[in-house]
Amino acid sequence: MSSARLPVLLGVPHDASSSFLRGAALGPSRIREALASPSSNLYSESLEDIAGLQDHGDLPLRNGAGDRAVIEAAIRDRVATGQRPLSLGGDHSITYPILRALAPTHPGLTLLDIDAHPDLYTDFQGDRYSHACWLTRTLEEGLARRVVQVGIRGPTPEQEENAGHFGVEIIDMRAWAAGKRPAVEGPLYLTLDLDGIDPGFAPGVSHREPGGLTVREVITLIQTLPGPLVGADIVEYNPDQDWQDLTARVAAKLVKEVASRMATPDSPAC
Ligand SMILES: [Mn+2]
Repeated sequence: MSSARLPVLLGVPHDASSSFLRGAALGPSRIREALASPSSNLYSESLEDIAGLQDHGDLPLRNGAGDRAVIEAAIRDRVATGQRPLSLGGDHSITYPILRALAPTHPGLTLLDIDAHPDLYTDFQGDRYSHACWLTRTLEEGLARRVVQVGIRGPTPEQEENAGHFGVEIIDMRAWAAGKRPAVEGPLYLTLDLDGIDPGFAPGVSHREPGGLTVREVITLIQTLPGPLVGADIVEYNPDQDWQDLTARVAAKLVKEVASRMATPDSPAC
């Protein structure tokens, strides 16, 4: 299969917008190590060869507020040349500048957010650009036409109110357990916060919230997404919180499956 259709991999080592624990800035390098480990191979389950994935390395970030402009410019550069970014966080705040760069080229975008948390605070601990606020900023600027969240199990009244205000569709874990699944159409952007997965499978995150998705459920969701996927990110991997690189392996597996899905433009692979 052609590697030209694969996304480009971009490390975004920023965790200055984390509200509880630092460590996610170490995520990109540790996910790359897991991807390169001889414990597995570089084929997705549908036999896409991920060895052709172009790795653009880590962005030169200073882990401060100025990083947002660097992230936005880097994504804009890649979009301008027809590349589709698969970004590795970093904390979840990075998704907002990524979407600022993508939205002008992809108006009418649907955002699928796999996450334990709504990230719909207006302001968190005095930081409007916190990883708990990125989706509010995204919606205020109209960067996505539709937002669907999956895996939610940490709501608060303020965030529920903002979800209602912005029309965010939330498939929380109770609805997921009852069989509800997202019905989305492309063009799609997928943001995958690893804490959407149950901490029993993925303990290496800063905010472990029990009662989440299985790795298999997330893989199936990725494999059955309608195309096209114009970009994706995998965020919130915190190596300091991991156990025996379990979560790095989960993240590497998801890199392969997301890249494979991005390489298949139209109908799902299964
Ligand atoms: Mn989260």
